[in-house]
Amino acid sequence: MSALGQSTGLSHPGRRRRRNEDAWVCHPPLFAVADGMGGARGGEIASRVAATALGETVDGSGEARVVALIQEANRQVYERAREDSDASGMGTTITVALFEDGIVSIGHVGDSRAYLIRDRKVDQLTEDHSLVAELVRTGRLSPEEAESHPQRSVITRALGTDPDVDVDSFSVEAKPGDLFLICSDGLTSMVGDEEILEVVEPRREDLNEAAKELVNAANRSGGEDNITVVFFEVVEDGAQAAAPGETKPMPRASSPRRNTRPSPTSACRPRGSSSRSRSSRASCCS
Ligand SMILES: [Mn+2]
Repeated sequence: MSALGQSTGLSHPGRRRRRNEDAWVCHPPLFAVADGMGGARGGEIASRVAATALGETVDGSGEARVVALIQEANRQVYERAREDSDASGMGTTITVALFEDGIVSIGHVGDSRAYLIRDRKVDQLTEDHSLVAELVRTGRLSPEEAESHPQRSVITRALGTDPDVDVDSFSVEAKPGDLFLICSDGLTSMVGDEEILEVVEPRREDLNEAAKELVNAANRSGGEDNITVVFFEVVEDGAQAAAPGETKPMPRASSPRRNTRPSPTSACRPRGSSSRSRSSRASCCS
């Protein structure tokens, strides 16, 4: 039987964005990353509302519970977008993992990814709901072309844009030694899968250090977007007590930090909203 070991989360605004619109949850046995988008403060609001909604009580277990939590998060972001003019048109990605009885249940919407690092190999578990991922899946774009595609951050599904959302979900049987990584595209657009493995493997004993080094690697490659990583590892039952968790929507990127970051710009990349409303709404910035 397996149990949870260490877990941690870390987020950084990157080198180009003034704000951090990502949010994360590291509250064992529940883990998540959300990457918000929308004008004004919409992106920050959307990702935080979604992360906070994951604390709601819902019925069910495993995958059903993960999907119910994501549906609840969607409903809350959607309602907030309707009520708050600052937040209209906002949306967010979400990727959620729940560890229960040796099974990791994962649900996601958008392009924040879950990876499994097992036996010194890294495996991307989620399929991005993004324009370029769809073009790759249908053979119209090569994976190499996708990496540098100008529209690589356009997503085709998001929370908060419709009253209902399609959630992809699946379960993985966890083995002692497994390391799960959930991250926003600010990591994966800057750092390739093999580099993730190279950074993480030598730091398996200290996941805080591994998280810090992944963020550093993304910033060294340009840090064009907010970077968020959440780790949790699976150990032999009885080997280690689960680390104390925390639920932490990102602290506000307050103005005094301007002095400490190189040339912040308010770079703004357009992102699509969900497929059902793509034509009617232009969202921006995640
Ligand atoms: Mn992003």
